[in-house]
Amino acid sequence: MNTQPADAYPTVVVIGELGGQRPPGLGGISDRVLLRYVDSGPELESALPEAEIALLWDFRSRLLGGSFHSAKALRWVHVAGAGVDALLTDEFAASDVVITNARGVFDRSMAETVAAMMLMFAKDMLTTIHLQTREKWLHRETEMLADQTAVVVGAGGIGRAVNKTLRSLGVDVIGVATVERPDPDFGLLRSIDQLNALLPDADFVVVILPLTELTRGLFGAEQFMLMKPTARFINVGRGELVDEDALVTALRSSEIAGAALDVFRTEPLPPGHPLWGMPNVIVSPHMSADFHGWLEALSGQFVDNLERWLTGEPLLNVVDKTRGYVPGIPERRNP
Ligand code: OXD
Repeated sequence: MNTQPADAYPTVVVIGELGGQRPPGLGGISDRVLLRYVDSGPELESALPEAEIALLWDFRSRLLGGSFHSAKALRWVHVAGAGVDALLTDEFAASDVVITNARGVFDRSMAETVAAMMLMFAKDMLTTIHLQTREKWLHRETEMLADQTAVVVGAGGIGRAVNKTLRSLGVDVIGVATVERPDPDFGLLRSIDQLNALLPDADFVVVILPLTELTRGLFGAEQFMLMKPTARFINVGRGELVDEDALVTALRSSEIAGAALDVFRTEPLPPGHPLWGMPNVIVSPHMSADFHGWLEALSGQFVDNLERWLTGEPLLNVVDKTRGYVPGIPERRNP
């Protein structure tokens, strides 16, 4: 039982909902922190001056970035997501507010989603499902995924899990990171400067990058033109990494053979958007990471870090605010 007066507890402002829910299981910390749940700008503005900690539960919410001037007592923000782009403002970067993220929670789930998308294409499942809706039995031959080449752009925990899963399916993986270097998982990681030179070799291009000023718009007309006409483009990072108009043009003109997209510049993807109607495109509603139990896993990860904060231990998953991600090779959490 905590005997501190309640007004001495740190205030944690919890921003937004995920999957239509508040973070589950925070009851266990309510005797050590004051929890303030907010969903709107005015609610945040009223709670923020007292808040030492913010949990950006809705990792897409721009509310905190927009209210930074009121964050007089703020010292730590935990983002319940992998991408922290909602907080990559100059004010945050210049401040000493620490940002942590959900590194590790999504690795395996996203790797499974990427593998599923690639198998859908290789095994021509889109056609099979389409024919089934018309009660049509049509025998076909399909591709083997084994021995195809995937260029995996992004070598954090998720990229590493993708690499491992694809290798187990016999795929040749070329990993791309900021700088070229030998790597225990990828063998040799190639640098982002070499991307254009690598694209012509790719049967699949898999994008798992954080959104920063360096990565915004990385894939445009030039990159699609460099890819094989048989190549498929997979994006599970952020929609803004891609020039969507250029992608639609590349798909329409058969410069590339298909795309599987979990993220879009505007979400939900607006009705009537050309990507909805393309037979060679998989439109997935930003759910590549979201396994049964993800909310509990995200909430539990925050509580573990909060325990560290309260006992003065160093926080885990501290984001480099200029780079937009947690640097270093993640611990090997996956068997
Ligand atoms: C994230 C996501 O966690 O897009 O960043 O799901």
